[in-house]
Amino acid sequence: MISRTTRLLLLVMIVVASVSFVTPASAAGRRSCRATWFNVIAERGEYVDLDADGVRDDAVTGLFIEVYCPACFTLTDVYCYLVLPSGDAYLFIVTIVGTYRHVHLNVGWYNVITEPGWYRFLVYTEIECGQTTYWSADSLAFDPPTEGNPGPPLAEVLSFTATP
Ligand SMILES: [Ca+2]
Repeated sequence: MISRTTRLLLLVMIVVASVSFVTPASAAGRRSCRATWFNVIAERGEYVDLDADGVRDDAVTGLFIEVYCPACFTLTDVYCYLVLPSGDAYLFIVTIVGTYRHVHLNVGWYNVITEPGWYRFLVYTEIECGQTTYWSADSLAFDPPTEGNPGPPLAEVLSFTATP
């Protein structure tokens, strides 16, 4: 017997793409609308020492997705951008499979704090419904210090919580 929580966890498959510099592109011919039935909020951006190398050259970003009304959808594409002060950006894509009412997602970015100045966490979320792609976006800025050469950049999901 599989519990409801286990079923939800089975449905929620996180597909993690690599850190790169691409931008999201919806399929050709689809309509794109700003969503009124769900919203994404960039709720956290801070520098930390995730890999315990003694240098606070890593970052954690957090987001919250809320679905306001019952809706039939199966895929949510979450594009997490970490924009450096120079304008260069890292992209980390998370695909959530399944339905939910609330999601909290924290992403860890390793060795990405390489420049002084303000960093921007930008989240762009797309959900396809029929022939329409609905989107919601938000961003926040934070200002970490810079210390030394951090090594190659990496990113991973630190935590994921979904409420059915
Ligand atoms: Ca570190």
